[in-house]
Amino acid sequence: MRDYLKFYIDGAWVDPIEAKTADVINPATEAVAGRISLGSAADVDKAVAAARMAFASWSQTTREQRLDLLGAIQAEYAKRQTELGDAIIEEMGAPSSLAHGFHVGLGAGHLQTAIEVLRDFKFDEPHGATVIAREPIGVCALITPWNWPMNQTCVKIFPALATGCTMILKPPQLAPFSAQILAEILHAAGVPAGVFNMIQGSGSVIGTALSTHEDVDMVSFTGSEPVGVQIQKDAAATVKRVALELGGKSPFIVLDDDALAANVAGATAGMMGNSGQTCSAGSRLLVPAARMEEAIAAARTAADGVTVGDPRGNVAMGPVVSRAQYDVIQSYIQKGLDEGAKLIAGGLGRPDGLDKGWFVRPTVFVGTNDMVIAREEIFGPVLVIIGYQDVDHAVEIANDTSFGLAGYANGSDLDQCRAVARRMRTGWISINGGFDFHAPFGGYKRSGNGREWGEYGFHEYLEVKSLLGYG
Ligand code: TAP
Repeated sequence: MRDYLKFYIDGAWVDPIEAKTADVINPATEAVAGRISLGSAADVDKAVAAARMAFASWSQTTREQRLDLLGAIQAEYAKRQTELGDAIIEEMGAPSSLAHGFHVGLGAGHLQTAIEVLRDFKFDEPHGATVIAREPIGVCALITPWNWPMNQTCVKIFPALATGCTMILKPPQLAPFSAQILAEILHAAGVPAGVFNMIQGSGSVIGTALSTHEDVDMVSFTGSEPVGVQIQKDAAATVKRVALELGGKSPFIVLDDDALAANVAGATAGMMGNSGQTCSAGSRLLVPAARMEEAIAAARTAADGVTVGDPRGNVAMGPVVSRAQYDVIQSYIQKGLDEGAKLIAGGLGRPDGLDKGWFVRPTVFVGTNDMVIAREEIFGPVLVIIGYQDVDHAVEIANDTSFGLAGYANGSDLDQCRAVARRMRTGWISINGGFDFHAPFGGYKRSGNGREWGEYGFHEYLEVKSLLGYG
């Protein structure tokens, strides 16, 4: 049992002002894995005051001082990677290899990237007698989701620290453990009091108190579209900057070539990673209609081959995060059946032999782009395969969505992949598995309005000041 009942405010672990708690459920066992305190608006006031006080000095630190701190955090993070991985397994059910591997690795990657960017970042840019200065925006509210807890948290905290901002983190109630350990890491590394603060609790209370707070300068939010819209409205009254990283229904275009079966298999298995709970998941798989049977065979074999079970064991997929998420996914699978999509793998209910825990069957449909299962973000292991006539048609289907977060183009002809990638209306496109911590990540259209990762992630936390006649 993990009892995480204190908040981290002004450099110390403090009791919440009110004594409300909530259980955290392990989604693989349905048992209580721990408790957190649920904060109040009064806790937020305390944390914001601490962050405001600390901003005066932290914003004036030198590049070297910030690099020293990030280096110290790196050393502490390295010591606690196993604990972080274990916490992620318990809080959101990621399988061990993924939790200890990519989940924790993404956090480490963002930290390393922040260090690399900070080393050379141009805070001042001279243009003749004018200097364009980039200054920390101030006190930042960081509101994160449960699906990739270390990724979402680290991609905000480290650029915010590196740019001289102070912050209040509000982790998700469903996955609060790893954030608590991260706060311990920051404390052990010597983050000055008030620079980083963390309050656990519900989005409607803590998130709203942060978004509406007079003395918070910006909100960086990753999560669902409706909550993003609400935050934008809440923040409007105080004209604070809002960075939104929202949902997706990302197209994965498999080109018509010899690698089709391998690419379909890879895309299917990739979609099931993290139980499909990834904003950038390639959840619409676009394949040449003339080769649909071949694609179905490859996708079915790949989906049926995904091992599902106890995330502490050697499986490819654990449960989904909660009962509510399980129910939503089941309702989408039912919807797919109702609207006439052809089920080729998985389906309703839990996988055989798993009667406890929120396990979902790796599910693949063949459908059309107008179906609900192809238009709405399911956030579960449910893939829709859609046939295209030619490359123009593939691009048309890819762009026929309200989202624009990620896209994928896989094929042997790199020029064709490049051409397709240029035409897709999404903020992040991976060709044949390309991956880069320095590449900005964020959405077109209703997938958001900000960019995180790498140098672009720094700009989220910076104001721009023009100094005319400066020198
Ligand atoms: P949400 O329900 O939107 O929750 C995200 C965070 O916002 C949680 O910490 C939540 O608190 C908080 N929150 C809820 N209501 C709030 C309010 N009124 N004001 C301020 N904060 C509030 O999302 P989720 O279910 O955790 O995550 C899944 C969604 O995130 C999906 O749509 C997914 O696509 C998206 N996502 C996007 C990205 C990127 S980078 N674009 C990455 C990952 C996930 P609670 O603790 O109360 O839940």
